[in-house]
Amino acid sequence: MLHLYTAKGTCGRATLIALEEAGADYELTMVNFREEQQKTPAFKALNPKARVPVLVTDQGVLTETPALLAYVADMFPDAGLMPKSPFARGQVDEIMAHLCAAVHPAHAHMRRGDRWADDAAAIAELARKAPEVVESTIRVLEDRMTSGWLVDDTFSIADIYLFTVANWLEGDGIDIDTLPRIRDHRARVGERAATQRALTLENA
Ligand SMILES: N[C@@H](CCC(=O)N[C@@H](CS)C(=O)NCC(=O)O)C(=O)O
Repeated sequence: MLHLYTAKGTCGRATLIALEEAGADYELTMVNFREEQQKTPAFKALNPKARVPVLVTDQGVLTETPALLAYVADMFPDAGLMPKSPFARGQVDEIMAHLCAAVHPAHAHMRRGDRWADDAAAIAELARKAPEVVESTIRVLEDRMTSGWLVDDTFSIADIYLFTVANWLEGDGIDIDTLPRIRDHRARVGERAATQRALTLENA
């Protein structure tokens, strides 16, 4: 059986929502960041990167949100979370790579600058610049959204991932009303039954 390790409010929320969308049978462990459980030897034995999400499968452990989302979409094809045409799949992968490699690291510069610098002034400068970089990187997705969903007007794992990251915008000091398509998209994903179930599970 699948086993997801995630933490409240993190990028792991995307995989939790995808599992709920898929109707998957899975176990869930909420890792407590306040207690720094992600840094314990037991957790690092699962993921030496000391990060969530982690998905334990029958074949082994997977990490990295785009990989987990694509795996869930592939394992549960009836949920229709990944488009079928190679070009549309490429677009979903493109968006997920951008969220993982550009938007999420920009967000991490707000509070996790010590990953990249030791000097207090340098860390403060990373935090100062972070909102501008989050805004400019996520605006790429605001600008390409022409209809209800990101790719082919069909709900996909790209939408789940954008929803998850877009929930951090206010905390990063960004006025969501300056990104009206992402604001409305976030509301649409937030209304879905699977999203509601995932949020309830996070808070249980
Ligand atoms: N590239 C990874 C990033 C994973 C990541 O940075 N997770 C954060 C939560 S959003 C984490 O576990 N942080 C723990 C820490 O910084 O100690 C992914 O997309 O899954």
